[in-house]
Amino acid sequence: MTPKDITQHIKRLAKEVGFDAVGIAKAEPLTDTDLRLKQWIEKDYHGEMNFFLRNHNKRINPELVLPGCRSVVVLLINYRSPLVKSWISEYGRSKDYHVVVKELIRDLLSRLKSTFKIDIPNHIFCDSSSLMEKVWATKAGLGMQGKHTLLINPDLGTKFFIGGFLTSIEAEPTLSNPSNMCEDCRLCIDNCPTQALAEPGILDARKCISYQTIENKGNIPEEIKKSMTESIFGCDICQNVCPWNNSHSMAFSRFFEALPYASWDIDQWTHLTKKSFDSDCKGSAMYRTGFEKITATAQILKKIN
Ligand code: B12
Ligand code: SF4
Ligand code: SF4
Repeated sequence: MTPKDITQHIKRLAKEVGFDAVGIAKAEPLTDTDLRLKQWIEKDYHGEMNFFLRNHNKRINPELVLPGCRSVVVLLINYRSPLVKSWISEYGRSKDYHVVVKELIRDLLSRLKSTFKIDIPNHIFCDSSSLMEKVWATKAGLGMQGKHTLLINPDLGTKFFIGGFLTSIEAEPTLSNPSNMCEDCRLCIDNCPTQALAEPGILDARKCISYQTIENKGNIPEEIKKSMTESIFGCDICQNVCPWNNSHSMAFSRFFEALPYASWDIDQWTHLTKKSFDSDCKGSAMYRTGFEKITATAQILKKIN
């Protein structure tokens, strides 16, 4: 098979498995990102996410993650939910996406294995700390990072997970067509309640409600608390105002259906017991944040609302 045939084959299998979009980038060091990431960390924008202080070289060079790596296959999967009111941001309402997406990727890889009749060296990723997934998706021609920093795909908007795998197979890269999808819009910047978007496309995570409600293990600063009105896990405001998410024709996800807890009201969250958290929320992406953090944030929201 030629690299071009391999790309066509991977694209077909990815669609069969259930991914909404697929792209392929040549595996090479991310030289521009190297400097940007260093500058971002120097400004302390990473907050307490200390994993950014480790493995910098790995994060920007796929060869150090998978020796012999030649291609980066990037897969997008929609998580859009029909639920209108929820105290949980849209991506945290369903089964743990890390598990679901990686299972689908393993399925794709086993189909590839039957084509090539050999085990193909690979490294699977989905929200993993060792790769810059939005950058790889951009290089694979799947869209571009908007001023809210998220990847915008022209067909899917922004509400999708990014997964994929590094592989030693040489597949033909898919076309990357960089264009300015934001133009003079700045809705995300102007609507962010905490002014977390320090500059267009640059997030100060310490000010981001998503960071504060998911990653920050300590107390949420008072000035951030005041602006938290919508969600006890994550934040969707910059995505909800983004015009790329406004198309009514966008389908809801068939893999990430909202679980019953997604419809609970704020009193149900503040009265939650550990037993109920374990029985009703286990296996979801939100469960990883832990009972103490979720209930403490629910108390903050209850006071404000
Ligand atoms: C750490 C992390 C977070 C942190 C930091 C977010 C961030 N923007 O970096 C926190 C906890 C805040 C977070 C929140 C969310 N996250 Co998150 N997160 C990640 C993770 C693990 C790493 C991202 C990363 O590398 N950040 C480091 C910074 C430096 O990267 P960056 O923002 O892309 O930075 C660019 C700019 O700073 C720019 N830059 C810097 N200097 C300069 C200078 C110039 C001149 C220019 C032009 C640019 C520039 O270049 C950098 C590199 O491209 C990825 C998974 C992964 N491994 O990639 C998921 C990921 C980005 N998250 C995801 C999601 C869904 C979210 C939330 C929507 C969840 C929610 N509902 O609350 C929010 C969105 C908040 C937001 N506006 O970004 C998805 C995004 C899917 C998509 N469509 O893009 C990812 C890809 C996970 C996945 N596999 O699906 N997340
Ligand atoms: S996720 Fe919320 S707090 Fe973070 S940048 Fe977007 S709007 Fe601001
Ligand atoms: S809201 Fe506007 S500026 Fe922000 S990412 Fe979307 S299109 Fe770009």
